[in-house]
Amino acid sequence: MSGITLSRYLVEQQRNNPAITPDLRLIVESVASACKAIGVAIGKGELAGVLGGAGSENIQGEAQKKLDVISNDILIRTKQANGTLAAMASEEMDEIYLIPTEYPQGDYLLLFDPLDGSSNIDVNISVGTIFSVLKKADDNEVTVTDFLQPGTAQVCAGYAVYGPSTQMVLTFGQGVDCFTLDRELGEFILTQRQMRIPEDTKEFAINMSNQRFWESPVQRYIEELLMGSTGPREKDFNMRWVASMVADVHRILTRGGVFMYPVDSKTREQGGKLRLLYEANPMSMLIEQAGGASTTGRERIMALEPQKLHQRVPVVLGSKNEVERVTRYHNE
Ligand code: AHM
Ligand code: MG
Repeated sequence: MSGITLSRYLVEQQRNNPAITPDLRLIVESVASACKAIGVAIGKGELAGVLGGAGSENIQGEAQKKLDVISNDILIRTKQANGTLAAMASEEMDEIYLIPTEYPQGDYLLLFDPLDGSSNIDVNISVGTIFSVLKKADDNEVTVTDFLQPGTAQVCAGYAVYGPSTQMVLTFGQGVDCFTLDRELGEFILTQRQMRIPEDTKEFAINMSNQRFWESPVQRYIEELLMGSTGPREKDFNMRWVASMVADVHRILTRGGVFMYPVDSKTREQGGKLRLLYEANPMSMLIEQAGGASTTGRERIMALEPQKLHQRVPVVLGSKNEVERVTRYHNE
């Protein structure tokens, strides 16, 4: 083990990468503290009475879990006072959250999905927090438009996965590094530098129950995988679907694979299932930085110009050769 704490790592990164300002370092450090607090709440589970529904809905009409609301509050509370941010946006908040005027204002914008995969929370399966950092364009007062920047403008992206161990995975645009929470020390320790996704894979992740709603390129691709060694791919594939994007992406960063949440006839009107700004963009940055690829099936996700805050997109990401094949099938 490296023994390098997240704080020490950030100081070192800051020395070598001028894009990492003291404020950006502080943002990541305080997101990490918020994730520790969220991890503690999740870990207590039933004992703290935090499981189950909150009795409310988010702007997308999805029932919120108590832990969705708790995690969102923890992030807001941890982040609003440290003078680094101008505003925040969350999958669980209808509107952007401006830093109250009683606190010092910063130049950065923080976006997050406070508890991704929260439908899994009551059954004790891994969930996570996804985040992305943007810089605001000018000195004017922040509006929603400031958040509508393409994924290529992200200065940092990452997630925490609350699984058998709690891990935090980060990129500042110079590769992807992974930290594991030492629960006794209460510190994230660097456990893997420069994660790399193999270009080829024998593992795919998709919710097969949507099969009859898919478009034909997705039907074709999955059919070929299912034919295995008796089909055109001439090898057998294995399937995994956790239904927590963070857990599925973490597996892909660790050992490769392809993850798909395509648009289908059920989600066509809303544009897909996953959210561009809180899920697709940060995950795409991590995947690309680890040598993988990420598209909507048709175009690179990070190049999309967002149209609205809670925009949804189709997502195909992971091992490069598979993502390129799916994208080719769509564009043929
Ligand atoms: P959430 O942010 O409301 O938890 O929804 C996103 C989740 C992803 O983590 C996961 O990949 C997907 O929804 C699972 O969807 P489904 O239940 O349709 O399989
Ligand atoms: Mg989510």
